[in-house]
Amino acid sequence: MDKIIKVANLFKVDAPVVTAEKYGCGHINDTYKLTDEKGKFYILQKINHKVFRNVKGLMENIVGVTEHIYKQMLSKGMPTEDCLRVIETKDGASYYGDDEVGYFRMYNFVYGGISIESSPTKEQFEVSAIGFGRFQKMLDGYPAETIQDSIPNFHNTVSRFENFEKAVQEDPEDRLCQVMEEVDWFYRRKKYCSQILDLIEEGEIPLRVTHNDTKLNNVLVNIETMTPVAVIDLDTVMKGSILYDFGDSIRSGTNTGAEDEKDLSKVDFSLELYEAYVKGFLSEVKDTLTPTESENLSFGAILMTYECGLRFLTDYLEGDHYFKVHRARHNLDRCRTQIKMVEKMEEHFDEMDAIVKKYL
Ligand code: ADP
Ligand code: GN1
Ligand code: MG
Repeated sequence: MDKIIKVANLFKVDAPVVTAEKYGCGHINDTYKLTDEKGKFYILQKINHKVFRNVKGLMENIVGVTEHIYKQMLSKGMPTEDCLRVIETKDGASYYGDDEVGYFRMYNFVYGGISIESSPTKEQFEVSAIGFGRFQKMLDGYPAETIQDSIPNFHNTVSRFENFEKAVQEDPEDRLCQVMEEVDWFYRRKKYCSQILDLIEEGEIPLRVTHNDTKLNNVLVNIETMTPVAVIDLDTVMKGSILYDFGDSIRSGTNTGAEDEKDLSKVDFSLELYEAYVKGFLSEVKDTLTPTESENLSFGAILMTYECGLRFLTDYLEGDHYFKVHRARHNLDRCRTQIKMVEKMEEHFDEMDAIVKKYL
């Protein structure tokens, strides 16, 4: 941790940083919670440079978006002490580093809320939906042309499927024989991949500035006052469909088990939690949705779950280079929970649609 503390002290901290510990459960970046001499906390992240190739562009997006949100909160007289903001280096840069040492950025520590990792209560999930819905609304009017693609084709499920097919054909780790059933399962549903992309291309669904990684632990919630505090993990803020943001929250939050649960009897899609999210999210954004967006919300949940399962399986076949893994077959376990979730959503599709209609 000495190296981390050294890096931390290159940033504009109030007092020298004295301790650092690994923090959070993200799959992508290395996150550290720091404490300075006066007991104040900060977050330092080593940005995963294999995943985010253009750190400069990525940080321009993040500074732009966090400052936009901060100014809106200020102008509305809302409390700003828990706004997520980038802390500059002592040289006035938004990040420190290069290809050799790695790339680091610092945020203020958001004290007022916590990440819920899985299985929220209905009330907690509704609050998370309000948080993501407000975030979406605050980005309405953000100059989309200034946003750079931090990961090109991030939610292009057709291109995700092509990557999957390549991994199946090349089978570099000789793992295909273990996952034939899963591979077939994804092939049988290949038609899902283009459904939303086609609507975007036909101009039926607008591109907005969206978060694109709205999993439950990426919104900090105050579980005492039951209020959303801050949306975090802004690496993937790009132009996208609001259906991706809605869908990914449903994927992660309506699961009665953990994303990597091995015992699939614990994994189920909760229609009650679905309703809680729809209620919270639509209370914020329903006036901005187009009819085609509203009609496709439930499908967006299926698509994001399918896509995430496909990505876990692709990474498993490729040798686990993308998502952090903590045990053998971790990505395969994650893939299997997503498969079960998609099957359950397919079973309940009509009820999901009825719930959306109820809150529109
Ligand atoms: P990853 O891209 O790896 O998911 P995140 O930015 O989501 O990284 O950070 C990982 C975890 O660290 C989050 O889920 C959250 O629990 C915690 N975290 C990140 N930023 C902050 C912050 N500014 N204040 C408090 N907790 C944070
Ligand atoms: C990653 O960064 P994190 O852990 O919030 C991934 C998401 C996946 C998610 C699955 C940049 O999210 O796309 O849906 O894992 N983020 C990136 O848990 O690939
Ligand atoms: Mg995260």
